[in-house]
Amino acid sequence: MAKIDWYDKFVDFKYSPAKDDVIALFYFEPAAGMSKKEAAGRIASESSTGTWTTLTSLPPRMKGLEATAFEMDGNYLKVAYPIGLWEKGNLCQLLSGIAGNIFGMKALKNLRLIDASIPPALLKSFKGPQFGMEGIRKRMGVKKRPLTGAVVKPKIGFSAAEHSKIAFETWMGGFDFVKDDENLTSLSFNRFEDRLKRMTKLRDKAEALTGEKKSAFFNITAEVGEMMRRAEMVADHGWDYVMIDVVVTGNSAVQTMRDYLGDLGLAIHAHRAMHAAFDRNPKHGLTMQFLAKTMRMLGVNNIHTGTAVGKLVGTKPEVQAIADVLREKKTKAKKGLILEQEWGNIKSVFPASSGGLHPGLVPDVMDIYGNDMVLLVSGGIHGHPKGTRAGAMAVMQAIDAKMEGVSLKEKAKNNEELREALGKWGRYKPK
Ligand code: CAP
Ligand code: MG
Repeated sequence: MAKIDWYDKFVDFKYSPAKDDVIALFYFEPAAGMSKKEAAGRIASESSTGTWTTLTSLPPRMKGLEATAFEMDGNYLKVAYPIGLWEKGNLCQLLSGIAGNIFGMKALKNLRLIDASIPPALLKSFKGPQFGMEGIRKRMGVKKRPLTGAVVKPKIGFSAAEHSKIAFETWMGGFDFVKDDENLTSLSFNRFEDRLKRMTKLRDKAEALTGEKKSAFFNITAEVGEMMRRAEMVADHGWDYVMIDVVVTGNSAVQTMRDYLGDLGLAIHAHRAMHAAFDRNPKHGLTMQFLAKTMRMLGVNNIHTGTAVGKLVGTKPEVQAIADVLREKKTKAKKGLILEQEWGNIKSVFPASSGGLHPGLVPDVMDIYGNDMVLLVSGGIHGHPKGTRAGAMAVMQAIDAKMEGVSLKEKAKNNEELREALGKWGRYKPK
């Protein structure tokens, strides 16, 4: 009887990857009745040149394009993909291969793409961020401390006038950025243009009063043509940043917008709303580390990365691995978490730590990230007993304390705002 399938051709534990192979690291669990080796062959096959059955005619070129499952360690698998499989500068095509059909195969009970190392020959076809962390620091005039920002809360429901007043209070409390929330775009009660105009006036006032640079992440998330229109408005009003919900808009939109915004001199704050639909299950989907990597390749300037101590899921080692992917010139491998990645000329990205933070948690977050981050504290400033401005001041005092190596308790002795914040929240970790 003729052989039906050919998955075994895609496994070779003696294979040593070529310098310009893409290497993907997977966690996998075969379905009942399937050996690990058979399952591994199916992963490599379906994500490269193979299909479910042997074929009758194969040109000689095919051999050179086949992926190889070459290393198996328990339920962890490495697959090498020849560079010829990939179109330069096309992230969507890369994902349709290494993160495509394979997630739905009956042969697998679970499959998780943990990371993929991208060889220089492919990496250099992506632009990366227009400004690295250094460039953003320069634009903001902030040398060492974490950059600070707050979302106006509640996240949606304020009029443009109410929203802008809260923004002003946030800046006056010492924060660098005010951020629209992920679901605030242009609503009947708060139109984008109205918000932009009012915020512009109050930004100018806050800058004049404080002598500091103030900025905002305007959420332009919409259909691409509309995002372009909104981005132009933002640039016309003299701003330097926009925000995009990068998972819901999609890679192609982000890539197009990176170019468009680059021409306007606008940086991108990437909100990751919906990421947990595919990165939360530890056995299936793809990881936040890998999402962060793709966003650095496409060229966002900040991206949400979690807190480990706040209200949303994400462990400390994961958060640190994501930060390594975004910030390092050469990301070192961490077993089961990330692969080594040489970043070449691709600039760095700020991790944005957000979700359930307040002044009492600032030292914990700074222990995890150090100073190179965008620290977003929202409910944790607007819920301060004395209001938004005092809340922002309390966060700035907590940052100073950490940088001076002083405890919050000590710092609070001479800083009323911090004292009151600690009185309300202490070191509370929200759920
Ligand atoms: C935070 C936030 C952010 C989340 C996103 C919110 O508000 O505005 O969207 O942090 O999650 O709506 O929850 P608070 P992540 O500071 O008031 O919690 O950063 O993990 O992507
Ligand atoms: Mg939000």
